[in-house]
Amino acid sequence: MNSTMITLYELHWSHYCEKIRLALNYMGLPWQAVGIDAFRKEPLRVQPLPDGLPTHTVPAIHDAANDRFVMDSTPILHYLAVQYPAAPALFPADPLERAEVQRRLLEFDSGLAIAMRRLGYTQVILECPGLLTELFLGRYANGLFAWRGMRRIAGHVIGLMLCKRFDFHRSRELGLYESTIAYLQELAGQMHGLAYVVGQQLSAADLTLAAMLRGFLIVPCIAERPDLQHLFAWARALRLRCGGETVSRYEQAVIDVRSRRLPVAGSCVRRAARCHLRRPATGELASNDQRPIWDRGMWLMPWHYLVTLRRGTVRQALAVAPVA
Ligand SMILES: N[C@@H](CCC(=O)N[C@@H](CS)C(=O)NCC(=O)O)C(=O)O
Repeated sequence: MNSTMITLYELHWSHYCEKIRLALNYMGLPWQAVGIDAFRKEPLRVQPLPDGLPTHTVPAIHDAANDRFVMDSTPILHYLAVQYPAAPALFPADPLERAEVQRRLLEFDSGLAIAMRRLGYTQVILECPGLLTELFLGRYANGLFAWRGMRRIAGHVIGLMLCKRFDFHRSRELGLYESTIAYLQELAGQMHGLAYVVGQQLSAADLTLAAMLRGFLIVPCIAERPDLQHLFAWARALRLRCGGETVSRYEQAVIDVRSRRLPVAGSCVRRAARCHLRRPATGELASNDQRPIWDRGMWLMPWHYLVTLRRGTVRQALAVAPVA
């Protein structure tokens, strides 16, 4: 191992982690990825929790060059930019553009990324819950979880826990699909004909947006929208330019399932877009939406998971066609 190597602690499918992988590749720094156990989070928990953060999360990096540990994706980008000034810049030199990059970064992390996590996981729960077992318990895959029935059951248990942690069952009531579409349409309008989110050069804002858009590709009522195609194409090209995967493991799993069954579409664009994705983040850190799993609210969660989450969904070829 190279002694100057940066170790990225990750859950590979996390879009916050992809943001860091794209940045490390773009900067040309030597790095290695270490997948963590999502439940135990051992390599993270031995580190003190950085100020202002409620829980240990990935991405986190350890830089062997100076034995520094940094957690949370935007602070990681700032650390890399300061520590490696000779590498391609993640932040523009112009103070106004720099402030705008920071503003958009926090906006994408706190709004778009959280919406994408909720809608993306919901889609996996509705179409291929067994994938959650593979993602979260993959390291135990040679044992009990290799059995198909067990894989599915464990996937639903993980889905239920995730639903409690992130309130997936409230997305419809909150108009999250509609709010996300409205936000993406505005973004697509702003980005039309532009190569970068801010100014004339690639920045941390582009890497962030490109990473955060990937998850929407499995959400039919968003992925299929003609008015968003140029935004998705821009993000794909940028990810490829920075060494990103063409198709991620979860996208492939969804593609495979859809070769056998029709996609699950929701009753989209029916409610008012009531939650806005431009939630201001305070200070330097993005806001997050994790809630406790094991509290009294868990009693109602099986109902929400089995009924509320599935209300208004139907299997059909094109999500943008009216739901029957
Ligand atoms: N604002 C954080 C968000 C990181 C985050 O929420 N990571 C998730 C994975 S997508 C996580 O580690 N979750 C662990 C947990 O919920 O306990 C960042 O930008 O890094």
